[in-house]
Amino acid sequence: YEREDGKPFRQRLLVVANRLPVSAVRKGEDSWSLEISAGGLVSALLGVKEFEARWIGWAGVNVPDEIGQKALTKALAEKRCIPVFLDEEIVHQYYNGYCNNILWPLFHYLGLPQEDRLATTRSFQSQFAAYQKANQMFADVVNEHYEEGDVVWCHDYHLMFLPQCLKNHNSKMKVGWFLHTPFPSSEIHRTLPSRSELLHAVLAADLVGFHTYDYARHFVSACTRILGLEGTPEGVEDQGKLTRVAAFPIGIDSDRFIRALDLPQVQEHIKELQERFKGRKVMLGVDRLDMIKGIPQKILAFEKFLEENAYWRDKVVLLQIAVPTRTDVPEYQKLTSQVHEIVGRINGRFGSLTAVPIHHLDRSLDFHALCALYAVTDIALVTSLRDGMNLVSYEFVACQDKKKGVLILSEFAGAAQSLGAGAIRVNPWNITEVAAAIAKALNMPSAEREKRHRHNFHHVKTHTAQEWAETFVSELNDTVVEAQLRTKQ
Ligand code: ADQ
Repeated sequence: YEREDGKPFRQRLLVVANRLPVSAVRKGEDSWSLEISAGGLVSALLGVKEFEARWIGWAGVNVPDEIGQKALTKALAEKRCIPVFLDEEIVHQYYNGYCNNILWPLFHYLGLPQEDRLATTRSFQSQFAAYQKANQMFADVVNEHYEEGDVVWCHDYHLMFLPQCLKNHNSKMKVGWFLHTPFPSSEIHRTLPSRSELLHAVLAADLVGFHTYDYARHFVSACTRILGLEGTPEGVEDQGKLTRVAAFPIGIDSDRFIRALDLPQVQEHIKELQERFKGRKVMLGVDRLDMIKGIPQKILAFEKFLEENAYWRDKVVLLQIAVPTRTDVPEYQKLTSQVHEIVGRINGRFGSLTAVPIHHLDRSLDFHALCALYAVTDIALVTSLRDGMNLVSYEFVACQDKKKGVLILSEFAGAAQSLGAGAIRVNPWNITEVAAAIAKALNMPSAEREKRHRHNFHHVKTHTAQEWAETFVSELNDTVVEAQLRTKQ
């Protein structure tokens, strides 16, 4: 492999995440088609130029036969991807069970659905065992491909056991772990039956990273209160071994969005959208259809706004683009029907024969369509009930240098700590407050819009995904060198 500019790579980087950045579709016994899948981590790491990055992860499909596995491994190698093959039972227990049914809601402060509570308590041990087993399977693949000097960067709540599995095999390996979700208050983490095992496993890493200082602080508190370890300004100390803990707020490849706005196909799309929504202010929501994103709350707040502001009823439209995820999980199916029902009711109530106030799409948009939509938007509504960071808010700001639209942003998204000063910050649970924020945004004088946008645009331009990744990896290298020096002293 060579760098695009011909210079040598600084180092090899093994990025380990539950999912590979590509989706695989089987075309025949030994042929596969691959497509890059969208998402925050993918776009962040695509921009990393200094390191020779390889991905290790699950391809999202069950491949029980050897012919299929060999062919997929070969196809993925061309994309610098290395697969971990997980069978259906493991996926059910580890991914759907422990990761998505237990850790995901817990880390976002959302309780389990009432009817699932007891069932989950009963199946907890088997799901946790599958989680540990799956993490060991990821570790086996890393060990097979690891070369001395490589940096191993483990991602997210799916792989909290991985640092320990890796260090048990090779204590010299440089291992970092980064969490993309919030890390909850230690009082929440305490309720997990496997609370201590998970913390110890993460602490095996050399460097542990979070999006915000608050999440890092929660993690350190959990280690001191639950494990009785010592928290220091640097991290957590366990019998003389320091695990460094710090905040590394992620960003986006902002130039990619800014450049896209000049492309003819995007310009054409922008014109079509402007024509389509002429005379109306455009409000936009772009989310994965997940309970953490607060989509029903957002739509109810919009209804309240329409109720209280008759003047705006035929002058504003809300476009809600919600890409379905985890569609086989009943809780997500319920959320989809709930959203459809609320949208239908509001459109019935406030729509006319020629126009409806809400356009709701259950699908993903391609990159160019998304950029065009961001560019024509007057107000973006990000109302996550909890969100590690939220990159949609960054993408919107990057595409708004002409229009200088307003961002309404939940105070429970990590992004509120970086874009909060330029946005209108809201508590998404309080629909009266969100409705008032919509009114404020629509009436905001242009000088104020400009000032708020400047603040946010500057942040998004200077805190990029590339910088995030490079800072994390450099810090990991430094941490390991410092630890070696300490041992020698
Ligand atoms: P997500 O929960 O997926 O990420 P977010 O950070 O907003 O949330 O990233 C979503 C990505 O998917 C964005 O790049 C967005 O453009 C894209 N996307 C969403 N809906 C789409 C649609 N309908 N069509 C096309 N693209 C769509 C997790 C955490 C976040 C954290 C990121 C990165 O939950 O809190 O910010 O990881 O760490």
